[in-house]
This record gives sequence, structure tokens and C-alpha cells, in this order.
Amino acid sequence: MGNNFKIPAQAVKPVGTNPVVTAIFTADPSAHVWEDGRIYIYASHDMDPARGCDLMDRYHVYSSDDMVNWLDEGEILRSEDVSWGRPEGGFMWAPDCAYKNGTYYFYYPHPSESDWNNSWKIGVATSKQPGTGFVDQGYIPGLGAFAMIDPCVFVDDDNRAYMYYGGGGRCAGGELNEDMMSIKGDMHDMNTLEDFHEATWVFKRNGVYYLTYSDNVHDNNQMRYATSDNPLGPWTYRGVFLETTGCSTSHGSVAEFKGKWYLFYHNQAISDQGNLRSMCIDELHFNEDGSICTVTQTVQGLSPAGAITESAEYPLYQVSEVGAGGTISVDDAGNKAATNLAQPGAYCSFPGIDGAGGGRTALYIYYETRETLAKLRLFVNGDDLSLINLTGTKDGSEYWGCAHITVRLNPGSDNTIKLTGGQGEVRVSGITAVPFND
Ligand code: FUB
Repeated sequence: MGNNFKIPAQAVKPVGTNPVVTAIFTADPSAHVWEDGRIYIYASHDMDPARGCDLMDRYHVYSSDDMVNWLDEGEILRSEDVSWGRPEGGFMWAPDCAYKNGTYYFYYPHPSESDWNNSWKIGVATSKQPGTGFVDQGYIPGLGAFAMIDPCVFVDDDNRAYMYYGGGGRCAGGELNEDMMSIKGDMHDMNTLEDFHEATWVFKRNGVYYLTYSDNVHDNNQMRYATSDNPLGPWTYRGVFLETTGCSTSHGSVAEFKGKWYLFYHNQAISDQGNLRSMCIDELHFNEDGSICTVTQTVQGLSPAGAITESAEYPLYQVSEVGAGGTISVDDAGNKAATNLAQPGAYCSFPGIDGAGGGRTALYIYYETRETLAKLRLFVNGDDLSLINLTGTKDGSEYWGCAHITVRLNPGSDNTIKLTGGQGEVRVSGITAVPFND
């Protein structure tokens, strides 16, 4: 993230709500606090419209310094970038990220062949920055021939790193070599976990190692956990700590930030579809004996951790053109808004968007809708970036909303954002664009 990044004043959230990211569907959140003091979430991306979990692709990273305002750091890797990946793409499932000696290692499960279920590998991409610049480095060699999904990497206080993965009832763990891209010795079965399904996550608190995972409750996976005094077990089963979220899958991570512990998980609150999921965050509490209290799943979300993220005023780009049934309305103060965008093909466009030196730019799209969930398709300089969610915006008697996504723009002002009709009636009142300058 650029050092001087400030979010637009009208986009600042004073309190959190769940789900925390609404513009696109995100799942399987892996959260880490890195050297810059910010907290980052590496999530998978349920592409819309979904086809099972086949089309998951284009990982985005999110960061925050207040737990309430989340900056989309942008897309970091897509299946097309994976030289060894399955030719048809998709299947970019639950990832994780680790940091060691100045490098960020992004781990992701992806099949290498069309026969996806028999060719899972764990890929690694690296960068010197936590939210951008990742380059694929190949996959971890020599891992066992079972469900190689849901990698998790835990770096202990002594800087030794451990990798865990698994699904379909089997979980394996082992130590990583210094290169963070190969396994030291053998992987070991983590075989004292009760009803293990998938979604391994390991963290340490007060000298105790915790391994969390999802269970096999049919169509309603819960999260359970076990503890150990060793990062590779043996593990003592401790119970369920996240009951069903209403989604068939469950997948989460645990992190401490500014003195509080949090659970990052997903549900299907926005879509009501198990393959269009959304990340949520709630506080995690421990009993005196170190056991985890059952998490209360909230819609209200969190109070800010520390001061609210800094904001600044940025120019509002107003709609300049509409077509195929879209209309422009003008209020008494001369503010323009695009309306009648419900029809597929109807569009509004915003030319002349300043991308500064080019590269990552945070877009904030301001809108109103009385729909529970409206959608518009986003085009950036003609590239189809798929559907953007515009969730219902009733706040008291006012209707307002802000959808945030980070995209890549060309240098200078020759950039055009176009939104076409997708689902539901929506009124778009403008866009702000904040270049990262990195
Ligand atoms: O997101 C795809 C798969 O669904 C993950 O790998 C599992 O943990 C489950 O969340």
C-alpha cells in the first residue's frame, strides 16, 4: 500500500458490519498482522456467477489498521498466471500467506491437470510486499497423494515454519525448509483431530498451539479445534467453537490485533448461495484455561481497533454518459446520477479517471438501491472485471451505499470506468478513485 494512502471521506465506516467485504464474494479468509503493523486478509474469490467451486479465481488481498475499514489491495494472482496449472483455469481455492526474512510467500491450492480432483498441488508465489507484486514460483514438490487443499503456514517464535494442508478427512503437517518452498523431512498425519474435514489453521497463544478446522456436519460445517504443546502435535481435541454459519462450508483463521483476538470466517449472508460466500469477522474470546468460547456471529461487526483509518477529500467523478436505457438524473444542486440501469446492457460511464503514474487504484462507487442485492458489471478501459455487488443500502430513512474494489489503471487521465446493468435497479451517484502511487 502506498504510504500516503487515505480513504475518501465519504467511504469511511465508523463501525464494522458483517460481511466485511461486499463488492465481490470472498471466502476462506487467512489473516495475518505484518511488519507494517496492518492486518491483511488473504481470501479466495468466488467468481460470480458461480459454477460449483470450479470458477474460483483472481485472489484479492485486503488490509486494515482499524478492523472496520478494509482496503482492497487488488488482485494478486489468477489461474492464467500459473504456468504449471490446469489448462482450463479456475480452482484457485483457500490460500494462506507467510512472511520470512523480507519475503512474503503466498500459498494456494490449484490442480495441475484437467482431472482436477486427482492433481492438486500447493503453489507458491512470492513478493517483497504483502499486498502486491506476487510472482509464481512453482509448487511444493513431493507432497502426498491426497486432498492437497487448504494450505496453512505457521511461523513460530523461533522463525521455524510449518505447513499444514488436507481435506476429505485427512490433515498433514510438516516443517518447511529455509527456502519456504520445500518440506524438511516427512509430512506427518495430524490424526488425533475429531471429525476433521478441511480448513486447517494453526496459531499460538500463551505458549499453546491451536489447530482449528472445519468438521463434517452435512451442509452445515462447524469449526472445531485442538491444542498441543508442539506445532506438529499430538493434538488434544477441545470442541466446537464456531457453530454453523448457514453455509455448507466453513473455513476460518484466528489473529490477534491491537490486543484483541478475532475469528475470520465466511457465510453466505449476501447471496444465500453456498458458492458465493462473504468474509466476516467477530471477536474471539478465551476462558481462563485457554479454551475458546463459542463465537457469537454478529451482523453489527466490530468497533474500531484504535483510531479510525485516516481519510481525505477526493474529487467525485460524475456520470458523463449513459446508454441502452440508462438515464441521467440531476438534482437541485446540479449533482448527476445514473439511473435505470436494471436492464442488461444499460450502462453508465465515467471517462477521464486519473490513474496518476498507473497501476493500482482504489475505486469507490457510490450508489443507492432498494434491492436486497443489486449487481453491475464493471469494465475498466474495456476489460470485463465481472459483477460488482451493490448490497441493500437502507440506513434509517436514507438509502446510500459504497462498493469498493481496487483495479489497475493506465498512467494519466485516459481511463474509463463503465458499469453495465446486471441485476436490480440502482442509482449511481459517482465514483472516487485513489491511486496507490506504488
Ligand atoms: O473454497 C473452496 C473450498 O471450500 C476450500 O478449500 C474449503 O476449505 C471450503 O471452504
